Amino acid sequence: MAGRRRGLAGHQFQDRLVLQPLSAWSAGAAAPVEAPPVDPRIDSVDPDPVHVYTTTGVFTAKLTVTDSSGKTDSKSTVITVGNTAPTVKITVPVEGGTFAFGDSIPFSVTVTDPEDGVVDCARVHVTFVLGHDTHGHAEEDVAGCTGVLHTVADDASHGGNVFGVVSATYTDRGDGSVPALTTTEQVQIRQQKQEVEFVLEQSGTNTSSTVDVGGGLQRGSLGNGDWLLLNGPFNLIAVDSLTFRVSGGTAATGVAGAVELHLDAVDGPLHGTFNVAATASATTYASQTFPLTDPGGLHKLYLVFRSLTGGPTNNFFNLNWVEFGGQGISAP
Ligand SMILES: [Ca+2]
Ligand SMILES: [Ca+2]
Repeated sequence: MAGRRRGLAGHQFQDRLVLQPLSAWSAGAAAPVEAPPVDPRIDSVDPDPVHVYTTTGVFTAKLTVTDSSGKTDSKSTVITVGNTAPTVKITVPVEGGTFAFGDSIPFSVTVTDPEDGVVDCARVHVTFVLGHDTHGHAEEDVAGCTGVLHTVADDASHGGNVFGVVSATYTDRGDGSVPALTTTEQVQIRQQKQEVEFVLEQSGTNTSSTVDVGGGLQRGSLGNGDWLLLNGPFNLIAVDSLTFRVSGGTAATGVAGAVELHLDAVDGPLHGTFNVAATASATTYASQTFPLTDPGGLHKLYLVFRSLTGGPTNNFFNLNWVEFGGQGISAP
């Protein structure tokens, strides 16, 4: 490689930290070296070296490449020998489960750590975080492997993509020269009532002011094949109904339009079709509730709009919000 500079951009150490107390690292890629080691600080010039640490502690492994003109580039990584990070798993609530702000959310967390053995649940912290678009606000913090998080009813008034985050954290005990390691696991949970003006993905619809109770915005211009993706994904455990808050349609026939619920894609499995009835006028709102079953598991939920005989051929109805009914993941 004489005359050609070899940079380290993108180079990754392959941390083979598996066994305690012995651990190893590998540079992981061929890097031809022309000079033998002359510096006692250099452990290896092998292009794919392996080093075994025989004592516990925190070490920095450094890789340096020198080209034929003497230019060098280095990259280092910190290796903790003698400790492995704990594993934190939130078993309750399920990812994507539904709740309403003001509800209490039961939780259950399983923590394992190879060095700590039996984990002291008093050292496990579970926090409810208000997820708001791309950031979060931490609210209640509870210590324990099981318990209940209380949410704040007023949080429902936040606009935008608002959801809940249950965050569980455990810091292990470390040991002497070995520092403690922390693991955090999170699940996102979804509001049962979804203001559809805040969907992040849709096709063919628009938003306008609503004169419905509570004000704000609604979605309209619903035509055949138009769709919106509810801000999820969702797990519909303990959900048994879906309510649409609507106005408009053809009052003379009583027909507005149909909503198809597709799983995971606009043309994904059809999980339900809901025929929305017309209201007396575009400014008269009604809540229309339909039975819904839990398909099981975590899914993206697409609402696809279809025309119905006797209804409008476009602008089927206005949709202010949708709401899932049932206990969801909240405490009774
Ligand atoms: Ca550990
Ligand atoms: Ca709305």
